[in-house]
Amino acid sequence: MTDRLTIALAKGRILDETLPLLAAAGIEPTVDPRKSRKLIFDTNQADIQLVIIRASDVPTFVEFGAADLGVSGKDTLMEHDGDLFELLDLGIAKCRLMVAEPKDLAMNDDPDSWSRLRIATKYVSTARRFFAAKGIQTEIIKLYGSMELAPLVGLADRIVDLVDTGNTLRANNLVEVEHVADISSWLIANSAAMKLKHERMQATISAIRDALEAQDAVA
Ligand code: PRT
Ligand code: MG
Repeated sequence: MTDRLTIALAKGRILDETLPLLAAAGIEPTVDPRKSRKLIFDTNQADIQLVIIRASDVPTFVEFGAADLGVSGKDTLMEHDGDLFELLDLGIAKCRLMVAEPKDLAMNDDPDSWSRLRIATKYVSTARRFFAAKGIQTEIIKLYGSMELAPLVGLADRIVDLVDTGNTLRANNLVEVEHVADISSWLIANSAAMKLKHERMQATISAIRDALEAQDAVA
């Protein structure tokens, strides 16, 4: 009997960019997950199924073996301190994690002189580590979304958030002031499955790696 594999994907932009890559690797859901409310999907490969969950839950599913493989943003992985393998940078859902602040504040602000900051962010651990490494004291306020609002209503002076085009910051009179990390989505794996389902895992990982290399060769 061959081993069954479960791959965890996040709804939204990661799903949109991962499905074509999986298809190129020979893995296609039998129903389009973007058009269905189901959470588990069979694929054209009888021994591979997909689960579609929240982006921030993907590392948890993979760490605990509810999924063998997953695709997760580096931002989410940096916040999750669990035991899992980061196998492959898929180069998708790219953006950057930045410190941003109101334009007016930025005009007379020097990041080298920061000593105490009040930061609103979804990325509490990552922000704490980033500022601690620079010897900057922080009061971190955890938010689950709409970080851009925080400086506008006096909740925090600055935010740590993802930026892609910069449109969201611009629309809220904020500017990028410090770079925390470049972000893209990674293929991750459960460490026990890497040993126990070695052959099936390696075959699947190789197929995804080959699809990625073929894609890069065209680009
Ligand atoms: O469901 P959950 O809340 O856990 O996750 P989510 O809603 O954040 O999921 P989703 O689909 O929005 O994002 C999943 C992943 O996509 C993130 O973890 C990142 O790895 C990646 N990604 C890439 C982004 C962006 N680009 C991005 N621009 N995630 C969010 N944004 C947001 C950002 O937070 C900000 O509000 O888009 C806005 C900025 O975009 P620009 O283009 O205006 O600069
Ligand atoms: Mg979102």
